[in-house]
Amino acid sequence: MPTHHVTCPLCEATCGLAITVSDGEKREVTSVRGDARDVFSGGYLCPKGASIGAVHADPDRLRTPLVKRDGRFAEASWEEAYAAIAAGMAGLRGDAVAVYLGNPGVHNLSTALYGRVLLKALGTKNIYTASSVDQAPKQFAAGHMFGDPMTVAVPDLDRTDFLLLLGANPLVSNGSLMTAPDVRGRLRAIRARGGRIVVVDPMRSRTAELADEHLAIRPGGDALLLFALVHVLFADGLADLGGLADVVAGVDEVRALAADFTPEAVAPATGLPAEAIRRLAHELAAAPSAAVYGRIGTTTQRFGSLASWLVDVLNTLTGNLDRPGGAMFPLAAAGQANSGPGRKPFRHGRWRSRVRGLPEVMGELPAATLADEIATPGDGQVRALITLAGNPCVSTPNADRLAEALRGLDFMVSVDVYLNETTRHADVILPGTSPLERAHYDIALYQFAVRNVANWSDAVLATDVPQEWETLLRLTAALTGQSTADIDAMDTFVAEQSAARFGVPVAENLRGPERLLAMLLAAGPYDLTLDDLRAQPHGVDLGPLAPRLPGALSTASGKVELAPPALTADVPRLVAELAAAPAEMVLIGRRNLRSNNSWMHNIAPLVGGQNRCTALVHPLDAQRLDLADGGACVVRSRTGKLTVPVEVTDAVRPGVISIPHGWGHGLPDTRGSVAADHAGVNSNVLADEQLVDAPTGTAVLNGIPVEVTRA
Ligand SMILES: Nc1nc2c(c(=O)[nH]1)N[C@H]1C(S)=C(S)[C@@H](COP(=O)(O)OP(=O)(O)OC[C@H]3O[C@@H](n4cnc5c(=O)[nH]c(N)nc54)[C@H](O)[C@@H]3O)O[C@H]1N2
Ligand SMILES: Nc1nc2c(c(=O)[nH]1)N[C@H]1C(S)=C(S)[C@@H](COP(=O)(O)OP(=O)(O)OC[C@H]3O[C@@H](n4cnc5c(=O)[nH]c(N)nc54)[C@H](O)[C@@H]3O)O[C@H]1N2
Ligand code: SF4
Ligand SMILES: [Mo]
Repeated sequence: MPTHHVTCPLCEATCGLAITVSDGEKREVTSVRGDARDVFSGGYLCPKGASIGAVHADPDRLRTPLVKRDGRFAEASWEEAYAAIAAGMAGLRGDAVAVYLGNPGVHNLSTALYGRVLLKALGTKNIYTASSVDQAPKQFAAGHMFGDPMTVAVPDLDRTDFLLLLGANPLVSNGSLMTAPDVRGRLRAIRARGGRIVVVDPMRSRTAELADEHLAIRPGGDALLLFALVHVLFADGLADLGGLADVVAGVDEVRALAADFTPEAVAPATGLPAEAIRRLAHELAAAPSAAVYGRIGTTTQRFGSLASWLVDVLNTLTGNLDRPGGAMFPLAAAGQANSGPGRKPFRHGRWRSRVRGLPEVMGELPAATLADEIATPGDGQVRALITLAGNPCVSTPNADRLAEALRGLDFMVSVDVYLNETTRHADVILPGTSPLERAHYDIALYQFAVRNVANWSDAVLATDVPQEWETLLRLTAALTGQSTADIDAMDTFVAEQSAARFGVPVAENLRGPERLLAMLLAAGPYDLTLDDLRAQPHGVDLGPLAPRLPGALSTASGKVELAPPALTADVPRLVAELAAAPAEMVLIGRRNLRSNNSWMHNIAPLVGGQNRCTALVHPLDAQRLDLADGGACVVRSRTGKLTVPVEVTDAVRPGVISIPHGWGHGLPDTRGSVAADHAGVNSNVLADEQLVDAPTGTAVLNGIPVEVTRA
């Protein structure tokens, strides 16, 4: 039986998998193991990776286009599907067409490289992605500080002596904006070499359990805490830019802004003792090297941009930006956005959303306002939607309102592998391949890797389902009124345009994403070819991260902007927070090792055992609210109401209720028999689309005021 060595595309960790497939007519996956020789993951894999064969084999996974006729889906040929799209979309052009791009599209070479072709042809301002329910504030802050939203500093996990994690649970999520397979091993190694780990999280997460110290912050308090740390650095004479003094602008502005945020002033709102904050600042400053890292708990909250900014302010003021063991800038082999000449400084707000006036960030509008744009009549109203690898009816705030809005569309197309909570609203669904039926290279995630690596995977299994890049080109043709699509001619056009953009010749004898990747490698910094990558099925190790400043910067000043106006303008909102009375009960989310946002709950080995879609509440709250462990509670917010099973645990801090997102399956007209048996509830029914991070419009998914009562 042949063994295939491929990179797992299911999350950001890029683990190497060793997959065996049976010989003969019906080729089936017979085993999935971690690839012990993978240069990055060294044999690590998680339960999701181990289930990749089950994802492929899932009988509910779509393999044929579905076209809705008289309100019911029927299987259709690809020709019929494109004809239905061309007919249904006729006359719908420009801003009337919205697109929502979901998270798996980032882990898929076809959609990552050809999605932009579709967007360009559509020419709509109504582009929405999962970024605005995720990391947009981090990229916004990085864009304004370093000049490009892809210039994100990642913790140098393998060399740091001190790791401060806020709002991240990488032991469960396997890391994000920090591509690092086997996070547990890497964190243990920090402690084994005498280093220290501190976790800031309203919940005692698995990562917090492994850490030396856990600070159970009030949700939304991170920017206050970080500002207080900055305050102490200045007040106690600890700020030290190290070798970066000539490259950093704005230090005095930051010092002035931090003046009011004393540890004592932020203590009530953060729920953390002033003494602990002061000590943490001193530890950070004293560590031989240290990295501060914030993730989803710091981005999808009321002060997401400020918290993201202050994380790197701290890295800079402790001399840890761009130095080994600190927060560093990876240099990917292909598509590295922040290398090469001719880069323009980041800008945002180049246009605004029609209904709420929310700013454009990275060419997108916030998903929190998609329903407004569909439901509000007037010039520029959205009348059609294309979803590509996205499930916004589960992933975005005020989920019920969005579902209602989708019912009012003139036409909807989904490119997806399941008939689920979102795609059930489509008129046509075009299936993608399974993850084993396509070649893979993690073009996006290597830009955030804690070590520079490159790894190409050929498809493990053949398929009749067209590759998604071809589907996207044919869809583009159908949407722009071309009756026939010459895929190869379109693809060559894409390659020629890309060649001009990357400054390399068109790669010969290749097509599709493979050709574009070959060109990106040729344009990249390591002089690698696809053949080089193919010759090393366990990956090419390009070494530990190396200092990249000032070369990686593309700010107008050529410096690190420590106090960019786009961020400092939001500080008054944070000052007001010092005097605000905290809500009695707030909702936060959580992840589970065997879950992947909304779309892997139909895989039996991943959903067995006890119900995971439960509400965690602290014993004091349970007593006060008369909630019983194993009983049910009713959770209400401005936007909705849910009944959820209760788990009483002191792992969450008092005043906080934790419900995971991604559930709420088993709806009418969906296809997912296993998921329907483990339905859970959709926590984003409670997320209020009016609550956003002001600078970016990113949804507040952590720290939502709720009322909790016994069911
Ligand atoms: N309350 C709350 N909400 C959250 C979060 C939270 O922490 N709390 N997290 C947010 C985050 S970080 C994210 S990234 C978003 C995710 O939000 P989304 O990206 O909207 O949702 P996913 O659950 O990732 O679903 C992706 C869709 O892609 C489909 N799919 C999977 N693989 C493929 C493929 O290869 N091709 C195609 N065409 N389709 C595919 C799946 O069937 C599914 O319909 O959710 C966000 N929502
Ligand atoms: N198993 C699994 N892995 C995943 C995913 C998945 O769904 N399942 N999703 C993937 C995706 S798309 C992403 S973006 C990443 C996300 O990766 P992470 O950012 O590591 O996500 P979480 O595991 O949700 O951890 C977020 C933590 O923030 C805490 N938190 C909530 N509110 C606050 C707050 O206000 N302040 C602070 N300091 N903490 C807060 C929560 O209690 C939680 O422990 O995970 C990826 N990996
Ligand atoms: S950690 Fe992520 S990349 Fe690694 S096996 Fe699990 S899902 Fe795949
Ligand atoms: Mo995400």
